[in-house]
Amino acid sequence: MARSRSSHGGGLEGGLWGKLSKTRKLLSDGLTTILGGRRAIDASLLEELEELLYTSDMGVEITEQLIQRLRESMDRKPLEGPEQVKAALKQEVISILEGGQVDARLSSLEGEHPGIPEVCMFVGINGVGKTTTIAKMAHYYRGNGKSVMLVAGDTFRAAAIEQLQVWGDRLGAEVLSQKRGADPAAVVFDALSAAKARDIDMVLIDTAGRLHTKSNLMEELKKIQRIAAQQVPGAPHRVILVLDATTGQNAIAQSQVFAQSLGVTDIILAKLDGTAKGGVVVGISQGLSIPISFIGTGESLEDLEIFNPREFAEAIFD
Ligand SMILES: Nc1nc2c(ncn2[C@@H]2O[C@H](COP(=O)(O)OP(=O)(O)O)[C@@H](O)[C@H]2O)c(=O)[nH]1
Ligand SMILES: [Mg+2]
Repeated sequence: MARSRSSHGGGLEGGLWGKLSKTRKLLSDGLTTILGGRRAIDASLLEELEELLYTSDMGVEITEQLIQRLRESMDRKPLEGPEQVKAALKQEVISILEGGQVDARLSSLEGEHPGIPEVCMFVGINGVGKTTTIAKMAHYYRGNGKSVMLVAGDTFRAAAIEQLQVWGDRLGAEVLSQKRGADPAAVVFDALSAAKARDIDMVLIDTAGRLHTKSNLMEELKKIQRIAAQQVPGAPHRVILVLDATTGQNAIAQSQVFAQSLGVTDIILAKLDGTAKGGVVVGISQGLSIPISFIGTGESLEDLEIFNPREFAEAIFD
């Protein structure tokens, strides 16, 4: 089906609908199989539905909640057929997702801090997609006329600094870095000083995802936060936690660890294109009251979309 639901976040042809095909296949085709040819929508059907939702990594709590709501709505008025069940589920998912999207978050995307750089710090464990997401965000902001600086705060691995440099070269964005092993807080301190001097709009800070211990990592990240605030009032204005959707329920566990230690302001869920576990979005949205600002749907610069609950639910339950 050639359908395009383009969103404000850009995205290639086919939009979100095309990118979420794996999750949709699991959920939507699964629903059709369970519901198809059946007349009675009864308890055993609800059990099968429950299993299906669980498979998409929505998590136990959300799955039970959705089934419970479905049961309640059936008590009021029997659901007539597959389409009605799908529509009811879609509506419930939208209301859970919209509940998790705390107000006004997008305004900061447009630069709420006139006269000073908007400082965004990216955190998350190794391999989730932090550096790639930074490049995509830089591309997005530059497309909106902002000047962008990238900061190589992951000094733990030499390859991490080089990777950011490669993206910077491709984007034509300045990359501030020091050598491997340098104190990331010092890198950030110098970078923010340069950003102020050059009147940069957006500073995107990459950070390490692994150190010798987890508590070392959290301490290092907190130190970066303290140092950033010394250079720019209120910095970092956003602490963006990047999660890998393909890890499903693990992503939720990770988000709790980071959210407890750092003041995470928003979540970006990467790699939603590569997984049938897209239901994890619903679990994350419900579990923490941290909004999902963007989702990552591929490896290229354009594969970043502003998260829209309704579009998302329509793409997975179509
Ligand atoms: N399919 C897909 N791959 C992604 C996405 N985001 C990142 N990746 C890939 O995930 C891998 C790790 O990404 P990287 O940015 O280096 O992760 P980091 O260690 O957190 O900085 C790379 O191969 C990226 O191309 C995405 O949205 N979709
Ligand atoms: Mg990285």
